[in-house]
Amino acid sequence: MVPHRTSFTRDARALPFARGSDQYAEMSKITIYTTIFCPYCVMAKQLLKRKGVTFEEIDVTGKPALRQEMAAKAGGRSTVPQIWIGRTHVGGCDDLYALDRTGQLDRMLAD
Ligand SMILES: N[C@@H](CCC(=O)N[C@@H](CS)C(=O)NCC(=O)O)C(=O)O
Repeated sequence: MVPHRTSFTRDARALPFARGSDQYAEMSKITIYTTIFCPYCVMAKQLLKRKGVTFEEIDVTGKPALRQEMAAKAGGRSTVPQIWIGRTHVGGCDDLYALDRTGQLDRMLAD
């Protein structure tokens, strides 16, 4: 196991629209770049966990090259967290919660 990557188990019971895990992973893989001491990262992960989805966490603490890679993919945004749902760059924690408030997050996770 690569030490800076953490994944959580999806709880299929939490989601009425849960699909077969392989199909879900293919279509809506969720990636979140984090650092250890980051309240916004904690909040973003809490929301994803409440949604019952699996995500890949990439901890960039003390890894400037990895963080640069993240920022390049995120159009220059270098704060953590940075979150992707499938190929869609969601942005940071505030962006994730904003999507949730409009109901769009649930739609994206269901796709
Ligand atoms: N509005 C952003 C705030 C993110 C933020 O400020 N993250 C802090 C860590 S909690 C950060 O990356 N600070 C700059 C740094 O650590 O270099 C969001 O919602 O994601």
